[in-house]
Amino acid sequence: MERRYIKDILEKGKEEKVLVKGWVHETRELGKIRFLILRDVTGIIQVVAVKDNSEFKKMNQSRENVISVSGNLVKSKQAPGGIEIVPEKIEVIAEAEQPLPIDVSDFSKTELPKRLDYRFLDLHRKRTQAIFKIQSVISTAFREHFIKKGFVEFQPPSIISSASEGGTELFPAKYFEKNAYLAQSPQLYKQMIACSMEKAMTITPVWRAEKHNTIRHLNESRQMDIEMAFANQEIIMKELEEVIQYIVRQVIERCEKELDLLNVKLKVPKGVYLSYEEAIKKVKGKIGEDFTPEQEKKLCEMYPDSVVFTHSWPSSIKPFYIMPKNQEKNAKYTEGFDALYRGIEISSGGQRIHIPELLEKMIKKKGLNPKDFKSYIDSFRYGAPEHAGWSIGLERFTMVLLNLGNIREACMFPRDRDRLVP
Ligand code: AMO
Repeated sequence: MERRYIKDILEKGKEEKVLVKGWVHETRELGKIRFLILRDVTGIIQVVAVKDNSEFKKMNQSRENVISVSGNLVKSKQAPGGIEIVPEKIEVIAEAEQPLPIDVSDFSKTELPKRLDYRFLDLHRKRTQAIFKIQSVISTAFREHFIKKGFVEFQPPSIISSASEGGTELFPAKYFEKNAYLAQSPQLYKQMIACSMEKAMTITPVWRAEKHNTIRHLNESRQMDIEMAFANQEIIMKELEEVIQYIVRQVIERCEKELDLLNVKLKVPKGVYLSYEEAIKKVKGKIGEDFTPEQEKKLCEMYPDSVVFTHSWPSSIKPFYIMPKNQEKNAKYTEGFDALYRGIEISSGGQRIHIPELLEKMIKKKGLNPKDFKSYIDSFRYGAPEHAGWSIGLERFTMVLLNLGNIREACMFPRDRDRLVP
């Protein structure tokens, strides 16, 4: 007999013979009846045996054992899903050593660090699975949206020769006789692609050697980036607003069960646009400084159910590649922006400098050496139009969307200051 998925059995609701495989979710004994809840990736189903059933003894399974059950489906008002299996044969496929090192129940009492030590087992939990099913819909929706719009998906290198996001925060990598680093972002590469193929997108890992441990930073994260030729700050912010709306709509449509389980209610957000100066004044911050996490939260509270764009940031706190206003080296403000959603920064981007001479000047102004960026600067010498783009942190976005208290909850195998395993 062919193995069937639980969801499919529940949907059909037909009394027939079936074979199911999965994990033991729960067992109970009520006098002469034994109940076993079996879980596969699609759902749970009840197995019931009375004392004279040949498999009665085998109903006494440890939690998370992997078993196969073949038997007859019987309609039952008390069973979750309205139908249950009376077993004819139960076989153990893999035993789970007991005691389990972490609590795998829905509302696990195990603390996050310990759960992450045993992430492979934490992934047995429906709650953890719900987070990553939703994350999979987020990245798929991102890709779908831009592929439909004619963007080309590219794969940037992960080993690079110089910094793209400022001189610090790099992981060195030995590359034969040369010094190299793990990529901090696909920034310089996506620009080269936009200047040839016009519309580029990628979902790619990046590495940042930030030493601090926070609830919103990882040392390895995934970025969802786009870059477009003949675009400026305004065009690219609109693209961001539209893709976030598309992603949220897809999550609402495709992940109803998972959102319920996580107790998350979502509304498709609208875009709100403020200049950096307006925004920093609203939260009583200091011009020339980044928003603190509290100020980001405060600003979002002023505009519920919105993506809050703060545009035209000061040059002093944006990367060297962001275009200054009026293409003027000494301009105080730039064509760079950040986007906040549900209290936290989820994206930043802007228009880039496509003029080699200006780029050299801005690199020097940031205290960096143009020689380290020669091939990047040279790439704009042979027909490079104005262009713009942005990046959304995939784990950051997932964390924000699902109200998770720590970004590590939104990363399957997090890499942070202390964690390199599993
Ligand atoms: P930025 O450095 O702002 O911009 O990163 C873009 C987005 O990536 C996420 N992010 C992180 N997530 C987890 N841990 C980290 N350490 C971390 N750092 C960043 C955030 C952030 O908004 N090249 C530019 C983008 C561009 O201009 O196109 C860049 O990397 O969600």
